[in-house]
Amino acid sequence: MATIKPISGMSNPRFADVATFFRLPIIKDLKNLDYCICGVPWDGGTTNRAGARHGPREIRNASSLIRTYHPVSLKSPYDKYNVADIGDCPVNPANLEDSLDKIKNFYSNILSSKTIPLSIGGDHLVSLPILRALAKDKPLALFQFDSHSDTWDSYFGGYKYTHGTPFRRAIEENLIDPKKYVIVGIRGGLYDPNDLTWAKQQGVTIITIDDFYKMGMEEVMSIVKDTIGDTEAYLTFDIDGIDPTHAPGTGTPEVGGFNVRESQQIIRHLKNINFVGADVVEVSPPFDVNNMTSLVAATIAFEILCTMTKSN
Ligand SMILES: [Mn+2]
Repeated sequence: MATIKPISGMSNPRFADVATFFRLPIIKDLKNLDYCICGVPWDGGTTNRAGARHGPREIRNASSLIRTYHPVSLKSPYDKYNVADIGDCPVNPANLEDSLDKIKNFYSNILSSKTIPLSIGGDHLVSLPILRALAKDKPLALFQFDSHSDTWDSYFGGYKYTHGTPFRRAIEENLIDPKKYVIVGIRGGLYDPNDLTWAKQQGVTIITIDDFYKMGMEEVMSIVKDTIGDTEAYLTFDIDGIDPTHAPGTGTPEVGGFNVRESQQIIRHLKNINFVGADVVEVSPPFDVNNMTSLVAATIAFEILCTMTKSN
């Protein structure tokens, strides 16, 4: 039986006290935690508008509004599982390689304590060192919600590590199985008509937002389930998959995206997948409006926690 609970808004007002994810306690000792929520305040892989390093702090603040029970299932992840905010992963804002090492080491420790991490970025490159830790023994399946595939080879004359390249590196390093990798939401102009060709050649299933609306939610989500199957999987949610009218605070906005409600339903459809980790990335508070993107990210993060714990 789980013993760790968020602070209730009935006993202590939501605006009071120190902000943590979902008002859970900060617990650094992982030994009794089934799931942990962790900030990764790093945006050294950003190629355009920076600021995602400020995401965890603002999303903690916005997450004070998230209550305990899921609105549809009426279940709470905290009834069955011990979940806590474990604080932020150590990073080095002045050195990319050092940050990738620090993040990987931090998540290796989480893996060895058998705690399942939900991470709050940070830019999308943070998924790479997390996968390096979590896919230690075998490649994982991957579900990616995103407007961009992030499977580019390199930027700026052969530079291999940016938030546009993490999943190319993850395939090359055998961290994810491209045949069990689905991306949903791709849109926006390309640099070249062949931009997605490499990923498709590896066997990645790419469902553009135009495909999604043509096929419909049920058909797309059954393709996702059939592709991933029972394989241990990672869920990565880039906030720029949501339309910038709902989530403007991000580095590389793409218009013509999903609304928040559709995004919540996409996550609910994933609840039979065996996730061993997840992240929500690319919230850039300096570009936000009235903290609305942080509230969307906090809401999505709770939905993901409910999906991972089968509470929605
Ligand atoms: Mn991305």
